[in-house]
Parts: sequence; C-alpha cells; structure tokens
Amino acid sequence: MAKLILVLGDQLSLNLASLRCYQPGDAVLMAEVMTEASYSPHHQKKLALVFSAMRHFGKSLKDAGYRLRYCALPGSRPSLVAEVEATLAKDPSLDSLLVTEPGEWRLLAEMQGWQARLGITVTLLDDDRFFCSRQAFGQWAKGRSQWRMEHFYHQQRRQSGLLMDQGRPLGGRWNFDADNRQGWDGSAQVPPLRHYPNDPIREGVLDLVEQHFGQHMGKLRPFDFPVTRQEALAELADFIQLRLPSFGAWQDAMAIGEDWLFHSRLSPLINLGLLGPQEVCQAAEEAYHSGHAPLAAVEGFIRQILGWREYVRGVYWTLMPGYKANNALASTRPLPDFYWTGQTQMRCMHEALRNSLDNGYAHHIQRLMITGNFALIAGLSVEAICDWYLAVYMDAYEWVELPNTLGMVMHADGGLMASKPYAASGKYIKRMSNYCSQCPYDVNSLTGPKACPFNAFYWHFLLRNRSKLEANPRLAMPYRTLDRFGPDKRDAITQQAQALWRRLDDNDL
Ligand code: FAD
Ligand code: DLZ
Ligand code: SF4
Repeated sequence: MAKLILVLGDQLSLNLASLRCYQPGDAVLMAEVMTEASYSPHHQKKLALVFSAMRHFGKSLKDAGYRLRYCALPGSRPSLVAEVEATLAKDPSLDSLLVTEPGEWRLLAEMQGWQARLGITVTLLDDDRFFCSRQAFGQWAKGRSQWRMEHFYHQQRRQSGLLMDQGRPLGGRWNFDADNRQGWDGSAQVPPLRHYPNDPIREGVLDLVEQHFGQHMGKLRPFDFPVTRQEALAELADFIQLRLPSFGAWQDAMAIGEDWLFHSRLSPLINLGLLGPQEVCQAAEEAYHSGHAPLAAVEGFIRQILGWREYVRGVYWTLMPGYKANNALASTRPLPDFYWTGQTQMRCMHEALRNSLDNGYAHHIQRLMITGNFALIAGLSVEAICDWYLAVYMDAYEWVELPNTLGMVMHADGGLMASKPYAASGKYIKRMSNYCSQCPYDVNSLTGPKACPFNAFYWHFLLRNRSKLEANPRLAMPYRTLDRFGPDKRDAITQQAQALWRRLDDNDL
C-alpha cells in the first residue's frame, strides 16, 4: 500500500521531511483552498506569491517524476482536509497520510483530529528546516527565568559553528550591533533591485487574485518578486553581491522612497521554503571569508536568521496556544483606518504604511519603530494589531509574526521577549530617518495641534503604565525625566494624548 504526502503552501522545499520519505507508488497532494486563503485577510501580493510559488513548485515536482495531485483555486474544495478526503476516495491504494508539521498552531490543532476523521494513520513529522528543533528550544528555555535572545544566539553560534574560531566568536565579539546603527544621512547609494519577469503561471495567478480576492488589502500589480527556487537563488546572490556589505551600517535607517534599503527581502522566500536558512547564512559567512563583506555586516545579518528567526519560532511553539491571549499592558483601542489605507499626515507612518500596502513589505525598523511603536504608545488593541501584521506582509505566518508583534512590539507578554518596551518619541525617528523634515508635524513640539503625535503618546505611555514599568531598570532614565517635568507638564501631556485619541477616532491625524 502507498501513502499520501500533503505539502502545504509554505513547505516548498525538495528536502522537506515528508518528501524525503516519498517512494514510487506514493502520491503528493498540494491544494489551494479557501480556508487557507481567507483565515486572514491576506494582502493581495501575499496571495499572489504563495499561489505562484505553489504552482511552480508543483510543476517542478511533476517534472522530477513525483505523482502529484494539484488542486487549484477557484475550483478546489474549501479546505485541506476535504481535498485529502477526496484524494483518498479516488485512490484506494493510499492508506496513510504523511505531513510535515505546519507552521501555525491553528492548523496543527486541526490536523490532530484528522486521524479520527479520515480513518487512516496520519503521521506528522518534525519540520527540520530550522537550525533549532522545537524540542531543543524547549530544553534551552526550561528553568530559565529570562529567555534572552542574545543568550540563545550564542548557543546557536556554538552549535552551528557559524562565524566561530576554535570555540570563540570570530573577531572576539558575539555582537557588532554598536557598529550597525547609522541614521539616514542620504550619503549611501542604494543598488537597484533585480527584476522578475512575468510568466504564464504568475499571470494566471494574478488574474485569479484580482478576480477572487480583489477586495483584500494592498496593491496587486506590479508584482515583481521571485517565486521559484532558481529565482530565489538569484535574489540571494544579488543580496550578497550588492547589499550585504552595507547591510549592517544601514540596518536601522529609514528613508523616504527607499522601500528596501540594504535589506535582503529574503524572508518571504525563506518562510515559503524556497531558500533554507542554513544556505543563506553560509552564503553570508562565505562573503566575509572571501573579503567581500565586513564582519559587522555579516554578523548582523546572520544574527537575524540564526538568532531572531529561530528564537521567535521557539517562543511561539513553547508558549502557544496561551501566548496569543496575553495583553499585559491592557491595550485595547481600535486600529485607526490609516493602517488599511495609509492615509495619514504623519510622514513616518505614511511611508511605512505605503510600503506595506504597495509591496506587502516593510523593513524591520519600519515594522518595529514606526507602525509598531505607534500601536504600542497609542495603546492600540493587541489582537487587532496582531491580525493586521499577519495579513499585510508577504512573509507573515503566525509562528514568526505573533512573537514579534505581541512580544517585541506590544510588550504584551510582560517582557518575556524584550527587556524593555520598544517605545520611542519623535526624537528617535528624527535621528534614524529623513521623515521629520518632510512632515507637517513638528518633531520638536510636545503639545499643540502641530506637535508630533509620537511625543505626547510616548510620555503618556510611560505615565499610564507607571505601575507596571517603573521597576524596570532600563526605564529608570525616562521615568526620572518624567518626574522632572512637574505636574503641569504631565497634565499637558495627558490632555494632548486625549486630544490625539479623539483625532484618531475622527480619522484626523
Ligand atoms: P533583513 O533585514 O534582510 O533580515 C534578514 C532575515 O532575518 C530576514 O529575511 C528574516 O528571515 C530574518 N529576521 C530578521 N528579523 C527577524 C525577526 N525579528 N524575527 C524573525 N526573523 C527575522 N518576519 C517574518 O519573516 N514574518 C513576519 O510575519 C514578521 N512579522 C514581524 C512583525 C513585527 C511587528 C516585527 C517588528 C517584525 C516582524 N518580522 C517578521 C521580522 C522582520 O521584520 C522581517 O523578517 C524582515 O523585515 C524581513 O525583511 P528582510 O528579509 O529584508 O529582512
Ligand atoms: C498562506 C497560505 C495561503 C494563502 N494559501 C494556502 C493554500 O491554499 N494551501 C496551502 O496548503 N497553504 C496555503 N498557505 C500556507 C498555509 O497557510 C500555511 O501552511 C499554514 O499557515 C502553516 O504555516
Ligand atoms: Fe513622524 Fe513625528 Fe517625525 Fe512627523 S514629526 S515624521 S509624525 S516622528
């Protein structure tokens, strides 16, 4: 008897655990289904990317001789399990189901009921496309009162051997962050992006998304993004060649009209499985050894993948499903319309939202310190902002989105992930970008109709959360400053924050 192997839309890797078990006579199922396409109101470009990549991957499986059943929208059954049932009914030789564990808890929970429903053996395999297994992270976390990424990262460096020299970190330091924090001064020349011409598969998918998901957020066309393994490798080579050497220096910078700067834009491709995190890190390490890129840039880049990406996955799987319900700072205000339209006068927010809505992308510092920081200091609903981040980005899957949003941005896990909230006033944004020079708000003012909204919201955030945050030693300085303000200034901050909330309700910021 033979088995059916279900390959999900973000499992597009030939070395996937379940595909490694394929034998002649087995069948592979891939299915575009409405439940996956609509459990979140995905950005149109995300749908275009996932379906184009799925169809190309399906074609490459067929070309390589796999027996594949590919169910395409719009004619497919509504759910994955319905397509599995239909496949089993059509082919009685298939008497078991093999799946590599999905990346999201909701789907894993659903799959755990499939054996009973289908009446056959259902086997779930570990997804071993990561450096660190779920079990190994659990072991690392066990008994630690603090789960600091930096400590986890050192262990990952030792285990992987990346950027190591006889058990010690190359260059004598684990972390070159201090060399990596230049604000935007306009001096750097950002290299052009590689282009990816349309092909019939992509065109068919764009028509599908236009017709059936046209009401979803974001701009669908132009769609100019890698969707195959070959294109993903070309994008990786391009990044290493053109952008990696400057990645570190400009990692935290932001500039009007520069949507990608020196970032890799590889996250959608790694998360889909078109690139492996190991090969990406190895390519970066090789660029250091060949003298092409400096250590600070290479270490900064590898830390994002070997450190942050693995760490957030570990946090997610160790703490779900309870993690999602956290709201330590009781943030509940509705999400303003501009998160969906980009229409706000705040230049920094407009730029970050325009990038998000046009491209299904924003670089890390826009996500963390602009749209995220605003949500944190304005007290927006944790649930609503998490839903938004899951929908808007081409790289968004809950295992990576949720810890970043709920933990890093909203501090809703009470500081498990971040040793202090990433809250900042306009001063930080002015230092790191050229946004404030082209904004109708005055970054140097705290109160009044033209004052930068980030300023009063920042100080009010500290005021209203004092009982929860003031014991944090990393916040000692801002609380001392707040005390020096005196009661009149603190009242003015409260009044300004209340006026800003009214303007948010009226869509007038
Ligand atoms: P680069 O700056 O080139 O970084 C290199 C790689 O490092 C990325 O491709 C990514 O794989 C990895 N990486 C960097 N930072 C992180 C991080 N904090 N967590 C996990 N991986 C990281 N990333 C996602 O892949 N999916 C998400 O849904 C997602 N949601 C986020 C939500 C918020 C609120 C924040 C603050 C960050 C989120 N990130 C998410 C992390 C990060 O912003 C993106 O990975 C990054 O911006 C992707 O662009 P890039 O490939 O150009 O990254
Ligand atoms: C994101 C996504 C979308 C939009 N559509 C599909 C789909 O139709 N079929 C499928 O197998 N996978 C899809 N995916 C990816 C899944 O949502 C993803 O596998 C789970 O969220 C687990 O990470
Ligand atoms: Fe953003 Fe304030 Fe600067 Fe305007 S002044 S761009 S709102 S930080």
